[in-house]
Amino acid sequence: MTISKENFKKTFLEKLATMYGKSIEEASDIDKYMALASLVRDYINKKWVQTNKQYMESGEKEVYYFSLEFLLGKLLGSNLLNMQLTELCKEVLAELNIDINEIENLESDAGLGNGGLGRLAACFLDSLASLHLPGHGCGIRYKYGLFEQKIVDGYQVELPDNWLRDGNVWEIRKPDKAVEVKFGGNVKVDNVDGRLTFTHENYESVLAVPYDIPIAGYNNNTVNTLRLWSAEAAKKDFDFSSFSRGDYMKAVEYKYSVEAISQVLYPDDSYYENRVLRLKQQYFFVSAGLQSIVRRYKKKYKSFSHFSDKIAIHINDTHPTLAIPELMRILMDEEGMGWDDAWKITTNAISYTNHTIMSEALEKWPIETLRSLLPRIYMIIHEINERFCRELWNKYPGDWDRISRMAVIADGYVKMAHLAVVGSYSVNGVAKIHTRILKQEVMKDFHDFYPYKFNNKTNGITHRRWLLKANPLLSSLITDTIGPSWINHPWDLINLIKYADNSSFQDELAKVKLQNKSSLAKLIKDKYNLDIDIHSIFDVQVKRIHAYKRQLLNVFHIMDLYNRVRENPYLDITPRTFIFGGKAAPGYYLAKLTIKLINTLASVINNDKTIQDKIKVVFLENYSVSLAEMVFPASDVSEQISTASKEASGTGNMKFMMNGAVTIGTLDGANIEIKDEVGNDNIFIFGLTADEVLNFYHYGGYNAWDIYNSDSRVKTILNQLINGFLPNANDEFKNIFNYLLYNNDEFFVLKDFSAYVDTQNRLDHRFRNKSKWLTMGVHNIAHSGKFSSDGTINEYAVGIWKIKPVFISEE
Ligand code: 26Q
Repeated sequence: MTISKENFKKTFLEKLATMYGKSIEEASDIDKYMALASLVRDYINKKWVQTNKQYMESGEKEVYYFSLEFLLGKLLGSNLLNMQLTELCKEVLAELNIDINEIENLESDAGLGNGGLGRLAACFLDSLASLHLPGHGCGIRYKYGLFEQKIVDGYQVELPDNWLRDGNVWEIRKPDKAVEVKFGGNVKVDNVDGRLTFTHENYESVLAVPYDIPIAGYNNNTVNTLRLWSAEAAKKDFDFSSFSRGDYMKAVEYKYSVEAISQVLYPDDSYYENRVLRLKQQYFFVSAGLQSIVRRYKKKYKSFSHFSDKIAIHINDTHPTLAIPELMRILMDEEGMGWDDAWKITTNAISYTNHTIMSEALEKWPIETLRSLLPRIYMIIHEINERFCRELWNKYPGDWDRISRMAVIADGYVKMAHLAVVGSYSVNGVAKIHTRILKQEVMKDFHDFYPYKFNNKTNGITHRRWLLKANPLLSSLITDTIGPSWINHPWDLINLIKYADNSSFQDELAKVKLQNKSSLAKLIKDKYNLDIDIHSIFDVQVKRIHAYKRQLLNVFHIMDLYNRVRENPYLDITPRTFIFGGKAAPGYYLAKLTIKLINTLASVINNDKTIQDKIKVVFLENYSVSLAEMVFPASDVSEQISTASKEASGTGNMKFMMNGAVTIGTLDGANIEIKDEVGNDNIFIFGLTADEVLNFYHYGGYNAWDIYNSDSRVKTILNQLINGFLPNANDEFKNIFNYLLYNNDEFFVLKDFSAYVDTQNRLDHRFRNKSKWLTMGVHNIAHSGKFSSDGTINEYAVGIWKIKPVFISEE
């Protein structure tokens, strides 16, 4: 399909006329956005129809990626890019005196995710489609995405994210494909001709209505589907009987209780909370998704015996684990299959990714909660557990300890990670070290029992959004230097290595970085009225605020640097701008206090005239995918300073690297693999290793007070939290002081402080040698191809899902 400029322009103007009855002169910016998006959507939809047709006809296997989160961000820009319309569109809009960036910014981010896990799902969809792979997403159409963060007097305040307010051009509601999901009630067991049957009675019925979003591949004809489910009151159950009796309130209450299911994304990240509505969400989308998959499967194939040769179901963390008992239920209760056949199909269809080793994030639901909400599902989980424990007994007779450690149901809880491992054929971690820790520590018992299930798939990011779209200047420079092959083969970025020391290439790279920094500086000036020096080091930590990610370590380094400069105004340091961004879970007190601390410190430092602008601190409000696209290209230093062993992988680290920033980080998650790629000379590594951290946890031997008492810098900084040095915080920072010292600093902030400061000092000196610094940047870009999600998805496709490309023809 080639589209001419004239044609594009004509169609755009026609859209304005047909959709709004307006000429270009009359149209508002939002009209223009809608017209443009709907035009792009029309092109995509044609390919979508063709893709669906070919998938229906081909006998190839398809994968469904089940995730409670898809953090897509804005779609106009990425759809234009993947449809090869960016340049054409820019030219046409320029002729019409329209700034495409302004138009793009009118779209709301689809912020249906908390952080890494949700964004990973979005990157995977982009790679699946771009690699011609038949792979679809399944999730929830939250009416409200992750809250919008406002900073008021230094504190985080949460506002609802009403992202659907102006409608969503990319989705198509499919009421004819709605399915019923049942909650509560009881199960009647009958014996029919010697066979047990299970009838779910007295349940509450919820209608699941799908909204489909097209996922267009890059420069190909593939358009896959992201199906998001919305909960609605089933008409027949919108209790008209009580309505007619005049019990109007009851009927309305019922409607709201049903709609609550898809109302809002839970804002907790890496922390488990026992909330019934969250469990309802999980079952709701899993049941709806599986019912629609089975329905479609039956249209295509006669027998279920090939189900797992044709369908792969992937669960993104344990959140969709109920897919295991739900598929069992459908196969047995609805399709009449026996346990053994159903179990074989289920355990050959489902694969599971673990994203954390932190115990506070591992899901477990109280037995009673699960049993009363999902009585039939609970029965099935109970049976899975019985059979599993019997197997364990056969292998480890008498080893009660081990059996109770591994049981799916124990201590009054259903343990979702155990269920996920038992009921799937593949369990993967998201970086080498993470998988190693899973096998050797967290899931050691399971690895002993099922060694063949465990494997690693190091995370990746789509280089199309995070380089091609986010950093057009760098993309052009790369293409001018090594040609365009890297766009389809990201590992070709390695050809840049030849230019690592080339001074004219370095000059160009420096120009690009400076321009990107100046765009970010402008944003900061416009939004916060703060002047920052674009020649200073842009030292950036953007990610969820969490104790294990150690924003506090970064803050303490800034405080120490500030203390040193105040003591010696002539101290020779490279000017630095410390940039933070990230949201705290609304109920996570310490994380919210960390935000207040950063903002308080920023106001002290930014207003101190005596330090000659050597240090600036900025907290970027409402960190989101769109803001991230501005931040990565403008960064010099990438802060990846989690306590070793705690960050399963990290993916921000990859986005920084791909944009030429240099990492300062611990040997944690994918930082290790980044170091292996770029070499020790092109990364700043410091701090405890994962083994050292795990040893402290197992055997003790660390006392935070020892460091407080022996390192005068640490003592000064911690005292500054409580002695009035930081104004207007009502003694609140005392809680950070107490947390670190009386809780024995569970994430080793104080322990790693000295090594971190030393490494920051080394980094400061290295930055002064412009050419050496740029060489490091080039090495990072050149080796970032390994972290394209295309490579990751290829490994999932070959190693786990066993899916092959389906080439879609021009419609
Ligand atoms: C669970 C139950 C109840 C409420 C919320 C949750 C919940 C929600 C989100 C639990 C965890 C999350 C998100 C976790 C997450 O983003 N993990 C990150 O996943 C990335 C992709 O693999 C990794 O790179 C990060 O290291 C990991 O922290």
